[in-house]
Formats: sequence, structure tokens, C-alpha cells
Amino acid sequence: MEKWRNTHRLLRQSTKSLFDRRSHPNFQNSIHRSDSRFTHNFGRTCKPFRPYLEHQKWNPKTCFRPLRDHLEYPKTSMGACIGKSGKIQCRFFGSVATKTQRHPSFSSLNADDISYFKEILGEKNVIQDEERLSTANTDWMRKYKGSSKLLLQPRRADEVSQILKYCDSRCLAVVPQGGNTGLVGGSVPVFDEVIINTGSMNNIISFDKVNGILVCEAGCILENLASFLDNQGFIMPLDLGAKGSCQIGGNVSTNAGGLRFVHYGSLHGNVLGLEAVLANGTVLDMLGTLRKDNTGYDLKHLFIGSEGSLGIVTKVSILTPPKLSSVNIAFLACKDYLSCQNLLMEAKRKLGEVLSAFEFLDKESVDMVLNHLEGVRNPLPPSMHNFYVLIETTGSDESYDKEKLEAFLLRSMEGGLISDGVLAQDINQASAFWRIREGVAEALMKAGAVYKYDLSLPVEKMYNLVEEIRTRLGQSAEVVGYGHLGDGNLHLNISTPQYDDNILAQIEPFVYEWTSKHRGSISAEHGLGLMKANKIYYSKSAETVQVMASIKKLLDPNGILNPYKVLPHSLLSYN
Ligand code: FAD
Ligand code: 2HG
Ligand code: ZN
Repeated sequence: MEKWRNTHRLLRQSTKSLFDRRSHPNFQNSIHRSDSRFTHNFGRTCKPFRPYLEHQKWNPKTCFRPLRDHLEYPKTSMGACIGKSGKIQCRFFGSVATKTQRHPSFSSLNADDISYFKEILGEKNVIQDEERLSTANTDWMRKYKGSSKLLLQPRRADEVSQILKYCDSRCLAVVPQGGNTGLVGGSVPVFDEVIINTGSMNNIISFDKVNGILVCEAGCILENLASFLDNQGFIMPLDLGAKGSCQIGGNVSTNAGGLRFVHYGSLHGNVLGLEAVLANGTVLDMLGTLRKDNTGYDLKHLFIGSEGSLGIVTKVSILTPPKLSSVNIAFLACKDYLSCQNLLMEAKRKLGEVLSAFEFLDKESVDMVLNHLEGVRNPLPPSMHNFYVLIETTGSDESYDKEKLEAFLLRSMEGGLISDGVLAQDINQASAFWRIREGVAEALMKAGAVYKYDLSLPVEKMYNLVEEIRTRLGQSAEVVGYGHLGDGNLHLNISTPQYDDNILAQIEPFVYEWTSKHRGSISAEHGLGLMKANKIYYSKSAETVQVMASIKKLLDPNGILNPYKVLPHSLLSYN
């Protein structure tokens, strides 16, 4: 009983300390998000933190919106990246492109090509404006930059079909582009490829409320789909920090994982059908809306995760889960990585069906966010903790779910797995917790150059890699480890003031060899893009890669679709 009281007191203290800091004028300014939906829902702008376990009601009727939808996330695809200093940080990772040769079989654009595109798309959808091209040529991290002279914005699949048929006949290389939030250099040209942006294909086609099936065009922004579904009483089975810019077509083409994967699983399971246009202009209608369909090869899976190398996805049919009324979020501190790992095992066992996110961050990740993003505060006293875990539960029974989580947290504190923690008492606090986790990529981008690795590894080995890299690099870099622990997905990021080939040589191939030795994957969820096209053998056998190359050859014999990406260039020879 005494132990329970101590535990209880510890949690109360930690929530109180946050409350105290929220009373600070600067903190208040930063944490209050001017989200009109929120103000409307709650009729107030701030709800003070009350101690955990003090029966603070989280009213499902007013608080049922997916919590992270309230997060004020900067639209990520456009606009300059401005660091804390206010200085625009541009950096192009020249060495990647210079290692690749432009394929001699590709033609260059001429005036007749432009006239043809204007004829089928209309003047305003054929973009040659330098500023807009510069944005479309540059990736989100400002690490990869192409030199395309043309951006096309088709509005329908038949326009995509005409573009591709023409490009194929002229041997003009193309790069499909959605929200341009990809992190592996896949969404921008390497040389002068024509950019085909799907953003104008952004209609919701139908929503079947009985079965929860959404059919929409590929250019719909993920966050817009989430808002649409929210009004229908459903949610997207996918959520990620780039939701304000990324498009469902891009999500499907990268097989994006994100923050709800632990609960709802892969897009290979949630995408019921799609429409895709092949390099020769053939429109493949695979837009099924059935849960079960075993008629022949399930070809849609080829387009899920193939990063625009096999076709352009134009429509998607996706299974969406009903929105559940009770969501709880805890931000916890653990003394070491082993505690995070054991906490995960316990959470899977004890929270079971309600566990909807299990994310971890090391101290360096949290420091990165605190140092580079405005208005973010650590809800737990900083510098005392080496690891943080964010746990979200989603269920349908408010009191049962909360009781279950609270019991789990108390037991975990008593058992020493958690050293401190806070449970969000309202949506502002929930958003603030998620902001820390979702803000790491943005903070890293603002901090300078970043070497980014997205690895699947056995959970028990995962953090050894971060420590080994830290030892290898010493003071020359900031090494940050975080990610989707519930899915065995580590985001290893190495931050330096600028790109340096010597640092890169200390990281690679070490990271890939280490991952391969532990039978991990060198791309858990971001894809291979340009960055890792030649590294595929670290995770796939030569025979498997050869079959992939044969499929590529079959569907895109001239290799015009997203060249230099996904597969090793040496495998793909064209006439
Ligand atoms: P783009 O970046 O435009 O393109 C990505 C790839 O898909 C490219 O190869 C492109 O050629 C291809 N492509 C795009 N649209 C189509 C189409 N219609 N048909 C065929 N090919 C197409 N990823 C995760 O998996 N999990 C995360 O949690 C996550 N968090 C992120 C957080 C931030 C802040 C950022 C910046 C990125 C994050 N990402 C994450 C990576 C990225 O957002 C995802 O890969 C996303 O799915 C890309 O969508 P997009 O529309 O921006 O595609
Ligand atoms: C995330 O989970 C994204 O936040 C980005 O996948 C990961 O920055 C990264 O390495
Ligand atoms: Zn991720």
C-alpha cells in the first residue's frame, strides 16, 4: 500500500510540475494552439493539468477527434526551411547525384513535347516557372536536388495515361511526385526527369459507411482524408508527422508505416484496391472494395511500396476503422533502454487490444526537439532521464480503458520500468506530447545536415547500434535514436553542422553491415529511393532482387518510371 502511495505521489508530482510550468507565461503562449476546432469542441483555450488519477474526465463526446489532428504541424512540402537563427538552410547532397550517370537512352525535352502536354493538360497545368520548379526539384530535407525543367499536374487518370504513353514513346524519364515529403530522395528528379505531381487529383470518390471503405484519388492529402473521416465517425488507419502535406498516393507508393502501425498494421492489409497507370499508358483497374478476393495474383501489392517505379497510382480504396471514443496518452520516462524494451513487452501483454501507439525517444532526440522547435517543452523534468516512451491507447469504453492504462502504469512504476510519467488530461496536453515525438524529424532538419537511417531490427538489439555509432563518431556528431518501438523500427539519425564525406565513411557501410548481420531491414518504412537503391542487397537476396528487376522490365521496359531509384542501376540496362 505504501509503495502504491509513493508511486501515486510520484505521478502527481510530475503532473504538478508540468502544471507549474504551464502557468509560466512563455510556456502558455507556446503550448496553446490556435486550433479553432479545438476551441469549438472545448469552449476554452486551456485546461490546466490536473494530477494524474484525480478523476479528470476526458469526455468522449467532446474529445473524440484523433488527437494528433489538432497538432499544429507546418505544411512540410513547400517553403523554405528556416532554422532557429532565422537563416535559410539549403544544402544539397551533391555527391549522391554525381555518382549516378544520366542514362544515355533518355531523350531531352523539346518544344514539341511542351506543346503536346499543353494540348492535353491545358497551359496552367504545364509548369515551367523557375520558382515552382525549384521547389518541386528539391526534397523535404533539402538534401537531394534535381534539375527538371517541367512539372505536369494531371487532373485525371486518363491524363496521366496520355502523359505516360507519350513519355514512353519519346523515352522521356518521369518522376511521380505526391506531397514531396519522402525521406530517401525518391520524390525528386535526379537529372531532368519530368515531374508528374498528383496533387490536382484530390477528390473523395465515395465512402461506404457500412463497411468503412473510402475510395479516393491519389492526390488527397492524408490530413484532409482524416478530417473527412472524422466527420463520418471513422479514422485513417495511417498517421504520420507529414500528414499535412503527404498524399495518400505517396503513402501507398512508399507503404508508409507511421504512428498507428502497431494497432492497424500495414497498408498491404488496409489498402483494398487501387488504380494505377503503367509506363505505356495502360490503366490498371484494381480498385476493388472487398476484404477477401483470391482471384489470381493480387497485383495491387506490386504498387504498394514500389515508390513510383512500376506505375503511377491514381486511385485508392482503403479500409478505415471506426473512430473509438476513448483515447489516452501517457508520456513516460525510463532509466535505460532495457526498461523501454520490458515496458513494451508488458504493454503488449497488459494493454493488448487497446494499445494504439508505442513510440520511444532517447534523451538526445528530445533535446533535439527542445533545442530547435519553438514552443515545445518537456513535460517531465529534463536532464534526469535517458529515455522516453509515448504510449497511446484507443478503445471504446472510457472507464475500462483508463482503468486499464492506469493500472498498467502503476504496476510499471512499482516494478521500476517507468521512472516518471504524465498522463494527458486534455487534448492540448495530448497534442503537446505528440508534438515532441512528431517534431524530431523537423528538429533534425533545422539542426543542420542529417544522415538518416530507417531500420527494422530485433528490439533487444536495436539500441546497441545507436551506442556503437555514438562511440565511432565521438564528438563529431549528434547521434539520435528514436522510433516506432512497438514495430521494431529504429530511426537512427546522425546530425552534423554540414555534410562531410569523412563522417559518411564512418557511418556507411557500417550501419548497413550491422543491420544485415542482425537480419534487419535497411528500409523499415521510408523506402529505398535514390539513397539506398544500391544497398538493397543488404536486406534482399540476389535472386529476389533479380525477380524484382524482371518485374520492372516487364512493366516498364524503357525504364522511364523513377529511374535510378529503388533497384540497383546496374541491373537495369535499356536499349
Ligand atoms: P512523395 O514524397 O511525393 O513520394 C514518395 C515516393 O512515392 C517517391 O518515390 C514518389 O515517386 C512516389 N510517389 C508519390 N506519389 C505517387 C503516386 N501517386 N504513384 C506512384 N508513385 C508515387 N514515413 C513513414 O513511413 N512513417 C512516418 O512516420 C513518417 N513520418 C514522417 C514525418 C515527417 C516530418 C516527414 C517529412 C516524412 C515522414 N515520413 C514518414 C516519410 C514520408 O512522409 C512518407 O514516405 C509519405 O508516405 C510520402 O508521401 P508523399 O505524398 O509526400 O510522397
Ligand atoms: C518518424 O517516425 C518519421 O517520425 C521520420 O518516420 C523518421 O526522421 C526520421 O528518421
Ligand atoms: Zn517513422
